[in-house]
Amino acid sequence: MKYRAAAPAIDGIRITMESALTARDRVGVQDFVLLENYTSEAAFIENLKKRFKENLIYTYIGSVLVSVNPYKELEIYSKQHMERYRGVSFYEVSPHIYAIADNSYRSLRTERKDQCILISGESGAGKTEASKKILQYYAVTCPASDQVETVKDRLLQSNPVLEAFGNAKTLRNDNSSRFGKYMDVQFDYKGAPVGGHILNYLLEKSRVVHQNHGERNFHIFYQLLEGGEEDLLRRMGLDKNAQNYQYLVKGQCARVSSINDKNEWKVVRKALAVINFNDDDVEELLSIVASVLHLGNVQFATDEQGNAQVTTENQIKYLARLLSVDSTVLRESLIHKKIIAKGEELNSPLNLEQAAYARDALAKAIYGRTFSWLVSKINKSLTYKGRDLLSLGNASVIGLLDIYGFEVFQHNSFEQFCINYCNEKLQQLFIELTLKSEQDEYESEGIAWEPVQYFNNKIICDLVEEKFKGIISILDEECLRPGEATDMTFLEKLENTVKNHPHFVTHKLGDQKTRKSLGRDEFRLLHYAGEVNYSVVGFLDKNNDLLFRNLKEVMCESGNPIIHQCFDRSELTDKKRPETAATQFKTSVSKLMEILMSKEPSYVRCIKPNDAKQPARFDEVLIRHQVKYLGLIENVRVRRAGFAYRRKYEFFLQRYKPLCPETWPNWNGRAQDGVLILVKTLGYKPEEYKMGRTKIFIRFPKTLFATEDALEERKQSIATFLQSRWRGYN
Ligand code: AD9
Ligand code: MG
Repeated sequence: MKYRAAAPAIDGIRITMESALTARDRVGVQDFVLLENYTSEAAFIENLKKRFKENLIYTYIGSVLVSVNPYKELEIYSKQHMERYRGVSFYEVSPHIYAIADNSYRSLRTERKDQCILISGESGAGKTEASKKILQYYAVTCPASDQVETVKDRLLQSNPVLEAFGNAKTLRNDNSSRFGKYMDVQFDYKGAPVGGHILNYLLEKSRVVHQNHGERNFHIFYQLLEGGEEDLLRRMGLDKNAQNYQYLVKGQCARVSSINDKNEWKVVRKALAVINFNDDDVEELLSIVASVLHLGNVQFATDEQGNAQVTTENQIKYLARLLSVDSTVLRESLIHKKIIAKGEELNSPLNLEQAAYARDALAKAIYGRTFSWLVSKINKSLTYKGRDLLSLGNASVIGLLDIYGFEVFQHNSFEQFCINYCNEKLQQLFIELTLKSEQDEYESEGIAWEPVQYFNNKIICDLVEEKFKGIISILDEECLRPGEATDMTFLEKLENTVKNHPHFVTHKLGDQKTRKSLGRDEFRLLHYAGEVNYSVVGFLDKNNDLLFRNLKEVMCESGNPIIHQCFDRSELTDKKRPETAATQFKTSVSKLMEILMSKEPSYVRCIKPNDAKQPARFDEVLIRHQVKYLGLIENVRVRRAGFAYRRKYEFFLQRYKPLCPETWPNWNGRAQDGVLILVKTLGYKPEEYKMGRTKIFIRFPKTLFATEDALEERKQSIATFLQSRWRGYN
């Protein structure tokens, strides 16, 4: 491992002219644990604001990185910047996402322990950008070879493809990830990235058929129309005008000034080639995208019997061609429902509403399954094919988690319920792991400490996920009573089962004030991050995620190889009820927790500075809210409960040795002994510090500030002395 010369402790400022104190006044402290008034939210926000004004978007809480979205390009991500962070100890350089990336990488290399970097924050806070910066850092700084170059390319290029299919313009973010993503980067024994694996979570499929005002469908649809070559569009029966597609007009904003669909199309096409898509694969994939657009334009009218009939024959023709299915069978399947009762097949006609429902369900199923297929195809291209990895037996990974943050909208539905449940689980993990690791460190260093009290949100996780009594169980139970159960009976059952829970309330259960703020179709959860009202409308439907049997049958017969892989015949013969959406999500979240628990975590907590997506705007109300629900003050408190600052003896000695005649310029004994002499010389009082096994622990920031100031003075006097000597020579 290499060490670089220590850079100034205060970011971006050469402390020769300006005193350390005024610099700190201007740009704040680079670690919140060094704040004098560390329990004060106002002091926290003030520090964040000072730094944000100076374009210092990163600040630590111990080893946690807090990042504020600058909403403008900063010159801090160049190759030179990457080099500056390579192999350098965390505290010696100013806070940066690269420091987190590098620190995880070095822990992986030296401790041989799998790492993970958990990135959280609300929509638009910069999670996806942060995860891309980490990947870029590894791609540039890690050792390389031919094989590795391909993997690096593929790791990077998987992003534009997944973003095209899984991201969309929302009111909060022009490039909002509408799925959760966990990506493992695998490294070989030389520390070179050799493979990867992606897990995806709960794509927001409802967006395929409906978008709120001011929002768009997934980017790929617009990219195909804007960028697709004439010949390609003709083959797929498409024209360039997004206004002609029902699934693209709901949000009334096909064009977005910050998005260039035509350019993105080119990027995506190139990226597809890098991740191993040949021309046929691309054609098959885009045929599916086109088929969803055609499906949205399938219209129905009622016949004399009140049954739905397809009125848009042209769409059926294209659909049949693109999906490679029989057009008559497809048409009939869209307007009939097949029921098997007592071994007999019954084909009952659908009314208008049911037919539209079936059509939309098919569009969602096709798109959702294709997305999962895409992830597995990318995973194949990221699989390490070298011979030597298995024999090494210790391929190590760094996992990157970029998952939707806590969401509170005017109207919250099933999707927000799942997303917020996932955030509860992540918060639990955060509390457990940060507290635990803090405690472990004191223990392994042989230092006594007082545990900190904190709110354990397990009670809310249980409310959602507990067997039989939890909200998901009750929802699943209602889904087992087709025809009888409705969204409202689900709400009633909830009221009966969890009525006394301190984190649950409904209109009926609440006091007068609550009743005023809650609709009759809503329940409210008191999340760790705040209150959210969920409307139960659509819960049963989304949880069931039903696709009528005859539509499944048609898809199983598809000649489009991707669709064929997405719809397996075993679904038709399997007697077991498929798992509901909420239960599937619960299972995948619990698997994710297991994965994360087995790794050493690092945290990036992203903050969104304003709702206008504008640079240089620091909206204090908005930020205070995020600071609160990300539990940042609590985090500082935990970190400060014992000792504000800790550092390995070697680093501490290296930095402050000029302050003691016995350690300057060189100390030849044990670093620990040198540090002991050093702190005695500095006059540290016994209550101000503790000597651990490998580190010194300093209780108060002011002790460290005083030492920093002394160091600065010392440097200046050395400089003055050298200058006078130099003048003497001349
Ligand atoms: V969501 O939950 O997926 O809706 P994210 O992922 O948290 O959200 P994202 O990373 O997409 O947000 O950031 C939103 C936008 O902010 C980006 O498209 C950039 O325009 C902008 N951004 C974010 N981070 C940075 C940065 N470090 N530098 C410059 C940034 N711009
Ligand atoms: Mg994102």
